Amino acid sequence: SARRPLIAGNWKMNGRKADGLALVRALADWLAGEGAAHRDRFDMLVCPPATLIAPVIDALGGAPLDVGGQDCHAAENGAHTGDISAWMLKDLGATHVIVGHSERRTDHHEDDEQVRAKAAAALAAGLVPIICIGETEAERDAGQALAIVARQLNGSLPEGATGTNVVIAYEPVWAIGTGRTPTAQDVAEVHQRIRAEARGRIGDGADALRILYGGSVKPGNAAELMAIEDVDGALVGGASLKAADFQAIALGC
Ligand code: G2H
Repeated sequence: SARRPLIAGNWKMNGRKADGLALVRALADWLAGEGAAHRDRFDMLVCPPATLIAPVIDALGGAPLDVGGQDCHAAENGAHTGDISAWMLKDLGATHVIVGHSERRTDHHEDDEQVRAKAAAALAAGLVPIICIGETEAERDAGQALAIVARQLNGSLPEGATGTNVVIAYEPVWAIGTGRTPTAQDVAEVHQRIRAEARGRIGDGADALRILYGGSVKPGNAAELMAIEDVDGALVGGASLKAADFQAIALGC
């Protein structure tokens, strides 16, 4: 497709400084070496824990690798102890921020309205929000996966979204960190629905919208997942912590 895949790593709450720097240096070396010949096939992003964003950006040395946050607050500044604003991430040199990851929706009770406010803040700060949506196992078993995903998309997409200033990540909750993945047919069906819903909101810009698949993406299943119509990259958790695995996933697209 005309959409260049985005291979995004979500490191979650993993990594001391030495680990994060070693990982990003390995990726930078690969992009300058063996990976260089493939570099125009994908965009690459890593989302380290907030503590490592600045050192990781410093360590990049101009490598063609973007850095993003894993969450942001909806406000620009203020009395929100422990939170980080999209503007602060932008100030460090981040380009993207994940919002609405299911771990935040579960652990921090974030709902679509909060996710939409965070995504709007990201846009206002000049970051690309990666808006995560996905059904639970019970919802899929009840035949509600498409309806849930459509509702989350509509509830989480901010005003002013276009096909190029936001990214959507479909992450079925039951596939996250479990090693289980949906069938290619199920992924195709959900991604197609997401693009159709997006078209209702942003019109033909939906053709350019990148819809990532996330949930137990690894080198062994990346090529099959990335070949699916309407899958425009991957949001990778566990496998993004090993440079060789993350690189192999990028080569799968
Ligand atoms: C889903 C994914 C990354 P993993 O959370 O966002 O993690 O690849 O470990 O399932």
